[in-house]
Amino acid sequence: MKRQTFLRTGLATLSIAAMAAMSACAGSDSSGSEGGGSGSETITIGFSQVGAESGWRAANTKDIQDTLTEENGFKLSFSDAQQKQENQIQALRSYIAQGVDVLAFSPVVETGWDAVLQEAKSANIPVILTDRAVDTTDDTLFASFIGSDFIEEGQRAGDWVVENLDKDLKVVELQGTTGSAPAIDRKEGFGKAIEGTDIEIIDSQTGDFTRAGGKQVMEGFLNSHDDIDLVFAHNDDMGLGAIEAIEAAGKKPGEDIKIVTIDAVKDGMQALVDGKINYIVECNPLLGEDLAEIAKKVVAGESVEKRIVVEDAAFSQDEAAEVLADRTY
Ligand code: GYE
Repeated sequence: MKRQTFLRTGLATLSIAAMAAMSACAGSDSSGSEGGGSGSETITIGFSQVGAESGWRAANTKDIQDTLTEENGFKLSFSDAQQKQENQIQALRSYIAQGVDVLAFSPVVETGWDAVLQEAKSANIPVILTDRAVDTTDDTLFASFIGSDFIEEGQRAGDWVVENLDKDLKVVELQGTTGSAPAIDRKEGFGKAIEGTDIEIIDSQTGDFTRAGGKQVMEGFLNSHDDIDLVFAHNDDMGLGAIEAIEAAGKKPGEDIKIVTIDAVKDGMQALVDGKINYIVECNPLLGEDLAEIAKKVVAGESVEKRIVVEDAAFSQDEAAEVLADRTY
């Protein structure tokens, strides 16, 4: 099924706003203490995180925990799903049973959420998606989706390859978690960019967004192909794993085999500066502030944007050298 474009409709906004206002009243009993600054009630929020698979995820978790504090008016319940959808569904159900004011989560995969989202809606608890999208035909099941445009990220990576490297390349692709929005979309964006060129993806497998996965899959690619020119890794961690595999095979990453990745976390940026990665498209993990703002609005019954697109940069080796020292994650 094709993912639908999330356009805000007056009706959807209204019903979510009404639902949130009701839930704020219902939830205030369980929250108890006064929120900071505004003098409003503390907002209880249940957040189900994907896992701890990458440097990006660690930065995202830290930012959410540092932002949704008691001082900022929140009581955050946080859980780590260890990259398993069933764990996320279980966490969401337990937050619904607790009667939190707001549910937020970064869905590990795109499909299979309708039932639990329907349960949240029936309990009048608004849902905010962060980072990754869900594939649903009913966009009244969530209030807002905050995150990057992953198709564009993949396309920018591919555009750089087309514009800066040889015209005729054999590429291996390290895909993110199968069925996840960033894996589906980054693949699509990169594919669009190289369409009609002599750049060819000769192999493509998932490394599950982890360093160990990237290393293992790259070892397999190196065993079965002796003509790899470029690695396109859906995140820095898998690219860093590929570097280890390439070096162990006696080749020079960034020279004998070029590498392009997505995320721009500190370890990735360091490898870019060291010449082992050739280009990185950023994916901004700092979503806490937008999440806090949207959560406050839905609880206050205000209308919110259905889709908030986070802006990303991109770095060549020289550009990375200029910003590396100031990189906080
Ligand atoms: O790129 C990767 C992480 O969903 C954007 O998930 C996120 C991706 C990120 O594991 O490093």
